[in-house]
Amino acid sequence: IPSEGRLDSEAVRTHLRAYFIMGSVNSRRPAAEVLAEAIAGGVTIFQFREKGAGALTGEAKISLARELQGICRAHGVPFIVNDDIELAIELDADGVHVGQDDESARVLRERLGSRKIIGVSAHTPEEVRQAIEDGADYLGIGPVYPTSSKDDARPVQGTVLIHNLRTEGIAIPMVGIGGITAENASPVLAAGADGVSVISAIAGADDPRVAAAAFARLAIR
Ligand code: TZP
Ligand code: MG
Repeated sequence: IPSEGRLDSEAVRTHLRAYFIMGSVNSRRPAAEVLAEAIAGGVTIFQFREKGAGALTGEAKISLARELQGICRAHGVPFIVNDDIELAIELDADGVHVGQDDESARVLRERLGSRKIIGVSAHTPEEVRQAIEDGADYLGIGPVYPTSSKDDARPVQGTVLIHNLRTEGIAIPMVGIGGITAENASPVLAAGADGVSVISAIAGADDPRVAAAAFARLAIR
């Protein structure tokens, strides 16, 4: 019965082409404006990542999440919540993204069911293997390049892990993350990523629509 089954992996892959991540601290402008412009430019999935110094909490966080989810829904863009499974459930978000210090994909799957998108950040072949075994729908691999958007980022690893995983025949949908711009994204895609995920290259751009359009173009192969 299709409605009971796992999400279509190829549909997830397609949505990963131009993955925009943002919270209120990532832009000097209102997040809703930036998101609307990024979607106009062609981003294909959005992650609400309300983290770092000055991040909203409590009702303010929930309220912003609802506003951004509404913009995503109006445009058919999947809305993913970083880390906060309670928020994801409360909002009936399209999925959750977790890191290695968060709840496991196995527990997320049990709580969210089969119809939600579960993403996991992985940095080593072992973390990749575990995430797949736990039922992740896609992986975020990085940091590919140096980033200033994450305080506790792991060491930069370039595209080698993405390349090695694909060479080994690991087919799970994958995005590169960390310091990616429209100018340096090509090697990430060439290594085998289905798309790239970015914060600052869009959230910090003078014109988020134009910046997003550059990624949307790149990812069409
Ligand atoms: N995880 C690894 S690097 C990173 C996250 C959340 C930050 C990516 O932000 P930017 O601005 O695209 O480098
Ligand atoms: Mg996390």
